[in-house]
Amino acid sequence: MKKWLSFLLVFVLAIGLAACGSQETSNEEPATETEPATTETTGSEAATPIGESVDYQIVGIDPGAGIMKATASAIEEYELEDWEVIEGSGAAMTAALKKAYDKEEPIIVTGWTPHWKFAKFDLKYLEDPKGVYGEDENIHTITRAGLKEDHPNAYIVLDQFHWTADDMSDVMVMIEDGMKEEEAAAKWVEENADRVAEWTAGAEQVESDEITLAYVAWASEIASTNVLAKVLTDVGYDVTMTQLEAGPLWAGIADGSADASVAAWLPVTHADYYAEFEGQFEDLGSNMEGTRIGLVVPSYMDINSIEDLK
Ligand code: PBE
Repeated sequence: MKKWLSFLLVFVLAIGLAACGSQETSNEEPATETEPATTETTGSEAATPIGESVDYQIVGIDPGAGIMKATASAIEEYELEDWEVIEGSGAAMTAALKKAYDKEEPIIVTGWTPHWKFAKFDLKYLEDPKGVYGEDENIHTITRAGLKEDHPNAYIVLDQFHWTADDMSDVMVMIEDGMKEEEAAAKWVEENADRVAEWTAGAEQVESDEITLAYVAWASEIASTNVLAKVLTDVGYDVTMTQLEAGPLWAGIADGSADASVAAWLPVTHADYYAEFEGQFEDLGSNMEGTRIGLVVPSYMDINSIEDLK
């Protein structure tokens, strides 16, 4: 079987090389693993091939995301004046990534872990020697003031909610593979009854008490919020999931119009929001450790550090 495969591979490579030879363009095929092409003598474009190859654009997400602010700082810190960050959304970012990846074209995106894209594509973070994107961070659960008194059972669940990046990825991948968000959440809850029992320990059943979970449409938060909504529904709550931008989410928790959120990335990503609303919400601590944000590129790209963008 293996032998058979390698024959096939050699054959495909041979055809690929032959095709390459007949073209004039410098689209690198994976088979030509040569030295990094630093000085391709094509007129004036020799200086920064990476920048030109992506039009000096970093594909960003929604403007309220912490990673957008971090990327603005990165542009300043690494003196990338020629570069711009394109605003969009989490979904637009992954669509652009998928499109480029399928054609093996260069692309630079704002990325974070956990995210299903690392399961679907071969990607790497660009090194960040200046530490602009911070070290490992955590996702916290936050609630409005007074939730403990008003909805003690929901508070117990929110306070005990804790899982891992792998757990979250499982849910994200199911959703990306086409399962409905709430179905993926229900499936995970069903298959992880022991874990869920730890979250609900001590919480009593309620009868249709209303509770609002605020979240942003990032793949990671869609997964966590749907899972928690399912768990709280099973405890008897009438759960409303409210999708907001990051700024309004924090403002909503602070002014009490939303009850809770499991989407607070700290200490770096949402540091500004945390500081702005400090004292007007309750921080229940982390529900997941070891997350990360940064600039992400496909592994086939010939750069390793943000400094290579200069
Ligand atoms: N993210 C996902 C968010 C936090 C969760 C990294 C896109 C942000 O940058 O604010």
